[in-house]
Amino acid sequence: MNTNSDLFDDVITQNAEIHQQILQDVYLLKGFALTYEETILADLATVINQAPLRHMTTKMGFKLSAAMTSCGDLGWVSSRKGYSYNALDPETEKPWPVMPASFTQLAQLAASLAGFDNFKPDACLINQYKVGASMGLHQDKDELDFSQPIVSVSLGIQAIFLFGGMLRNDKPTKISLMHGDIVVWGNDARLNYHGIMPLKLNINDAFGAFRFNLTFRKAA
Ligand code: MD6
Ligand code: FE
Repeated sequence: MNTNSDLFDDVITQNAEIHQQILQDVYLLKGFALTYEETILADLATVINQAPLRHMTTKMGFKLSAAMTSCGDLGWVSSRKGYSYNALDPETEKPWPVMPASFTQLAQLAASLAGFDNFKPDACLINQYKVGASMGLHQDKDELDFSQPIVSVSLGIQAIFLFGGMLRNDKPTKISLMHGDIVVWGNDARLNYHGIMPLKLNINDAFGAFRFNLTFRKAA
């Protein structure tokens, strides 16, 4: 694992052109994670080894179609009791894996490029989608401080991200997310509904027919 703190030194100048605001308070950084692909993938494999991917259950008793795990001080957990952030992985009954330095640095850098300085993520939720998996429109509202943004890293095959408004019925905008793309949002968009359309068959060399999404949050 590369924990060198100047790993990301020249990134801002390298990538300044590719970051764009796509909606109010929503930023897309095309291909931004590709520069660190090897480190991120190696660290992702380590995390998944320590805290296996699992299909969690919703309050209503449905299984989520994306398999999930977490790293960092807090992990997002869904069960018949509802949603929460927990310090222990309920599967292993151990703390979640430490957030790799490469993850923290990438998330902080992406946040600062989108205008959010001092982002200090304490939770990284990892979603694995196979072909056909999706995520229904939802709000991310289990965190304590909504002034903090969310940084979302896409890896693997393409997904269509739906970004709606403050109401479930607001018509969502479709955003194509490719391997290495990062979305950062906050402020007025922080509580907007969003989701992922069912994944279509497609192959990414590094992943086969999978998509991973890492979302970084300040949960506590
Ligand atoms: C996904 N993401 O991209 C699902 N939530 O697979 C989310 O639900 C999400 O990407 C909050 C912020 C960014 C996200
Ligand atoms: Fe979400």
